[in-house]
Amino acid sequence: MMFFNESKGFPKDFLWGSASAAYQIEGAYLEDGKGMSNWDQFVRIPGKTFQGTTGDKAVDFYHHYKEDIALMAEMGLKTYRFSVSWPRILPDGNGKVNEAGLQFYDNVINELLKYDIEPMVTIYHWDMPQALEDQYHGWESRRIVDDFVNYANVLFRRYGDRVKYWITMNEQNVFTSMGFLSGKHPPGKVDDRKTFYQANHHANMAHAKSVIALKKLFPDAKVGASFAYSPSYAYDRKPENAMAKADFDDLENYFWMDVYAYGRYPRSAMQFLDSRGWAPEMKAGDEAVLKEAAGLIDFMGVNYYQSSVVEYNPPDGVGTTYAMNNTGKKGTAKIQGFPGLYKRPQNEFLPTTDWDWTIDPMGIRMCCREITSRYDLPIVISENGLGAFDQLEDGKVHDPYRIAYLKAHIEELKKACDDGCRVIAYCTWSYTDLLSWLNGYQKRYGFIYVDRDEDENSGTLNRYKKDSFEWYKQVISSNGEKL
Ligand code: BGP
Repeated sequence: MMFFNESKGFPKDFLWGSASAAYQIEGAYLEDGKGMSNWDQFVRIPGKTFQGTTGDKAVDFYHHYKEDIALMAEMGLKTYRFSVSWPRILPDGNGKVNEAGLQFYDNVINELLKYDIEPMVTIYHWDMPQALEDQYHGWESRRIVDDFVNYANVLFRRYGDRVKYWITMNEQNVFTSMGFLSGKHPPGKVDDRKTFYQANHHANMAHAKSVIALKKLFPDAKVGASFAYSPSYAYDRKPENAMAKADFDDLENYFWMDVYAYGRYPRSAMQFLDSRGWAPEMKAGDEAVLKEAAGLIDFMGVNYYQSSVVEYNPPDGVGTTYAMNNTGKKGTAKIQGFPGLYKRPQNEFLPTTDWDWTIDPMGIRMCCREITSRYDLPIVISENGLGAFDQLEDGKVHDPYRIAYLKAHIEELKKACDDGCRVIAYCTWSYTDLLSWLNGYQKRYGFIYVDRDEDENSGTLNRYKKDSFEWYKQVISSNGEKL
């Protein structure tokens, strides 16, 4: 393991931040002309979310943004990553622009800038206008590419004078695989690989064309996509497990990152998909567009939560419709895999969270190292954090477990900087507590506790600083030296 007798520490202008997504915080789901999103609809299907939770009210950021941003300023946050709700801007997906929606994000951006907090805007964090699902099945149709670029252009024109950092897609690998393989996200399809790769190709084109559009308008803007990166370790030294790791990397990691960084799919992955009849249909000129965008991106966005162990999975082995742990009862998740290729057993060397997510701080350094050697791109850690049960007592929340988790990851990130990785930002997930898509409100991530639970009418929505708030404040003021 490379080690350095002296650490250079984090770069001087490092962006210490925190992240969120519109659907998980805003609420006000029908206010001021907002249209329905695919998630507004999906959560209403019985059994889809933990105890039927919705983002109807969420933590009501829509009405609390000033209070929340004031708390960010008190903490000294350098950047806040948030997403825009597409159906708030274009209620029908592709029709009339909703001025009230645009105004809301104007207010948020201006409030952030008032305190010198750099806004980092995610264009798409999963809430698609339901109207587009109704018109042409959303990502399944190529028509979404133009509609997405039109939406992105509305944002660029309106906010590009003040927003420098843009993230096109949040975890494209997650919303497509959960939407078309495991059925756990909208549109809830199961094991539909052909559609999965096609929808994903449309998302790649939407990403690429909006990157190009942004740079035309604002050449100095900084843009990338946020990838849910799970670096992989082969189960053992058996060659078939090493090959399973290679398959996993090509099909689960490079399949996205290579497109963002090189503008092409990994060759072996495409050969394999072709042989099964699953390869996406590409139009003449698509590759040129992907390549042009790849030449324009400024960073690789990484959402890091856990690493993966990869083991060979026989053809009759486990598939994608596995049991997730959405209750917080440790040990209830079942392993998942791609029959004939690989599966992902638990790593017995590492602890797990109550939701069975592996805790592997060194994995964040691994992500940075791999990206640096393969793509040599700057890195934005756009999410990293611990989902846990928190207890509010006498207005206080003691969360030493969250501090320990973040500290361990930041220590490893610092080593990645010493290794020469060009890390420019680190955003924790999340700032305030918020709705977890499938796990309700009991799986908490914030520095700020929000008083509400699964019951839509519960709680005061009052905000309380957790112990981790003061801790992260000192991390920021010491630029990562006081951990
Ligand atoms: C990422 C998403 C976030 C957030 C986070 C935590 O995949 O980008 O939106 O939800 O994971 O996940 P969870 O809420 O399932 O614990």
